[in-house]
Amino acid sequence: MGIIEKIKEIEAEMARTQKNKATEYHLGQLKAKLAKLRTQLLEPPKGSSAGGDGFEVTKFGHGRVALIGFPSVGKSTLLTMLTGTHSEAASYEFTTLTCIPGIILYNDAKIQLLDLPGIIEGASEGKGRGRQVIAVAKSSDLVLMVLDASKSEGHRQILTRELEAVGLRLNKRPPLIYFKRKKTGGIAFNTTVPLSHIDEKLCYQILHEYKIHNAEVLFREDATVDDFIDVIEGNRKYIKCVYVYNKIDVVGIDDVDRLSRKPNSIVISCNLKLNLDRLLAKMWEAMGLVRVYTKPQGQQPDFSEPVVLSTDRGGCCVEDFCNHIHRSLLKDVKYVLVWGTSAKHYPQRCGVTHVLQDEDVVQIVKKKTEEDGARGRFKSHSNAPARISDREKKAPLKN
Ligand SMILES: Nc1nc2c(ncn2[C@@H]2O[C@H](COP(=O)(O)OP(=O)(O)OP(=O)(O)O)[C@@H](O)[C@H]2O)c(=O)[nH]1
Ligand SMILES: [Mg+2]
Repeated sequence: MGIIEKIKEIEAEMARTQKNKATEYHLGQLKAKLAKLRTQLLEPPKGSSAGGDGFEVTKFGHGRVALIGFPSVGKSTLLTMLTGTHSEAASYEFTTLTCIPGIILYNDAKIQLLDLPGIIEGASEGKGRGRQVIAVAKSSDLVLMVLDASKSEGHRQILTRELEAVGLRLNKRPPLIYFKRKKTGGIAFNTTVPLSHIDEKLCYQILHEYKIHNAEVLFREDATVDDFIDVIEGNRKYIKCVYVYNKIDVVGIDDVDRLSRKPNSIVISCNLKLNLDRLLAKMWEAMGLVRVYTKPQGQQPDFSEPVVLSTDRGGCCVEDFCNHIHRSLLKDVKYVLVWGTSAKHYPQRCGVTHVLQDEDVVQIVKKKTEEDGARGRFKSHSNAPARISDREKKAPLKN
């Protein structure tokens, strides 16, 4: 029996099992089995080389956004609207057959937008080109789930289910469960909060299913069985998702109003160019990008090219900023001067752990090397201006 049949069988068994206290353990075990099979499904078949069918697109810019949706919802039209890159759009389904990249220039940052073929129910099991499409979605920083406002609400759930089946978690954070495999010592189970969805016995059973007999487990929140399986599998990807309802020109105002109030959602129309600017703003917000401008000592800040940092990918403190400019820079930094919303006063003298905010201006003050020290002494004999920080305070800064 193939993996897909086995998955179908377990799903059917789960569907016909009643949910109650008595079946809790059995269901937990089935869930673990299902997760294991789905992971197997994702592994490339033995002997085949990875990728290589034209779907791989090199990462470019400060972030990557994937357009995921059913066929003919307007993904290609949206790509053409936002990036100017032409992607064939037509009224028949499956117009787009590969991955087409475009670049959005927004807030001085470059964002890579990927147009992908439409996916259908069963994509996670390999229907259509689903598996490849989902693999691209996994490699992106944000998923734009494009939906047709005039079609059924169920589409959103189907797509979410397909993405979840391959280990994508949309708009969620990793569960607060500490899990570590050990060589010996049995299973050490602990919890800091009362658990209402899972107990020690069920936990042991799931670990048994994975043939794990030595491990440390610590629950730091009231997590579910699924959360626990996610932690054991360890290959889940937590991605932000914005639900984009396109074609609002063909639905009534009541529907538009209802859809626009859903969480993480936005309503647009590509044909009438409605709300596209709000969509860009929402994407920016969801990606958590932060622009930081550099200011050379004694000069105006360079507003032409910001350093773009991501709050998701590793954070955006001064340390990240320095590493972004050059890896070896950090060890020479004495402190930095910060202007902007993250500073309490202008300029604020900060250390490397200071967290920067969008549109901050940063000037790096380096430690003095011996050579500089000698030059400094020489300068002080020749009426050099006072300390750097004094001069900086006077430096005019126009935004
Ligand atoms: N009424 C209306 N039609 C739209 C809108 N945006 C796109 N369309 C139409 O929807 C059809 C499908 O658009 P595409 O951009 O090809 O859709 P797609 O999602 O890329 O489709 P596939 O590549 O087949 O997956 C085209 O006929 C578009 O003209 C919109 O805002 N309003
Ligand atoms: Mg298309």
